[in-house]
Amino acid sequence: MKTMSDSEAAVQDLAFKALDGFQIEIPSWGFANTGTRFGKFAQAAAATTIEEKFADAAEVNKLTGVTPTLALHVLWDLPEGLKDVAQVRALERRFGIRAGSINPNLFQDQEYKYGSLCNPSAEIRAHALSHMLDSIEIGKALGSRDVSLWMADGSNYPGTQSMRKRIGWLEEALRRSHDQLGPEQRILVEYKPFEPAFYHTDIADWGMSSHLARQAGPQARVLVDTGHHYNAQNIEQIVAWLLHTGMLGGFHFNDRRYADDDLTLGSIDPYQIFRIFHEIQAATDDGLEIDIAYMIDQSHNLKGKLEAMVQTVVTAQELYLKAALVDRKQLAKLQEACDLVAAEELFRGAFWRDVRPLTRAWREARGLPADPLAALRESGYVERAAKERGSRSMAVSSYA
Ligand code: LRH
Ligand code: MN
Repeated sequence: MKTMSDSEAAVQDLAFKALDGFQIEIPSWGFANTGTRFGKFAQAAAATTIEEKFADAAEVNKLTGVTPTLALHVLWDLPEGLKDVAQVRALERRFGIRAGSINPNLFQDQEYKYGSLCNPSAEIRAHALSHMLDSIEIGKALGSRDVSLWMADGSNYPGTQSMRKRIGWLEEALRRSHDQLGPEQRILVEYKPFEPAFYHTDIADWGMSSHLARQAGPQARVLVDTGHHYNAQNIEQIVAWLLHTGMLGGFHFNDRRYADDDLTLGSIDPYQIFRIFHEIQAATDDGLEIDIAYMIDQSHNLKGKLEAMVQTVVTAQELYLKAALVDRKQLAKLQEACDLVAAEELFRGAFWRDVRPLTRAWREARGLPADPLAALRESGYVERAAKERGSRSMAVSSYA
């Protein structure tokens, strides 16, 4: 057995510390049959019940050790609202997975055609606000911290809505929601430039989200969904600004080639996520207050859902570790000296580094399968789920 040199031992210590500190939340809807507007390809092993979503989440956590919480979408996972809390609590105990962020659904109901919290109808705004307040109460009842708000609100044609009036209504609703929060709760305000609205979206970018969060109150932050940016946007610069202004609350990680494609993390541009993690590591070094919820938000339309989720978690660990191993002290010196090529070679060199031997060693040391994807395949979990669920999961109905 080759003994480790001191520098190798030092790197492994650093790596193990970094991996011990990294957790990522998985979305219940990532296990369900989802699709695009052009259709949905059902998978027999897909989860249709909240019980199956907890079971799948428990399997991912058993294989990876870093996904102890499951993000819930209110209408999809708690259709009866607060009445479903007891069932979720029982599932938490049974599967050892805690309810994570609570995602209100302000985009599915017919009455939200012209918006929810921004709808010109005071009655519809009131209905949307009551769903928001219910979601906050569900969070309180489940002891989960974050209420993660994304709204589809916007318009499709110039001149058809007053964008400034809608801002006013939204500010009011978020202030009322913030006042309802428990002391430990947070509201995460997610922005998206377009889709399903194609002329204006009421919360379209980080500036709008940051303003709304700040004016709502001290327990509101910005949520960055990596898929919610124009291709030309520098996402890690937005992250740097949100870190600098103390407004960064969390991420929805996924990948994309064109728009909000919700593809698996690191499948198109892994360097993007590395650059984001680097900004966070550097801010941590500089003593900034870091309180970030790492979450996955993907729809697995073609890949096997369990496989895609395990692959995503493993990729997230690898990219997080690559960034953790950047020699940031040396990098700061090279940046100070404007030694561009040396700085880039150090930075990109860390990205090129193959950290898989380190993540495998960490898993073995933590009693986890060295290769979670291989372990999933060997487990036969997906085949068993397909047998048990096939009859139901192939009869696809709502979005997730
Ligand atoms: C909107 C979004 C939002 C979720 C939904 C499933 O595009 O990113 O975070 O509610 O996907
Ligand atoms: Mn999202």
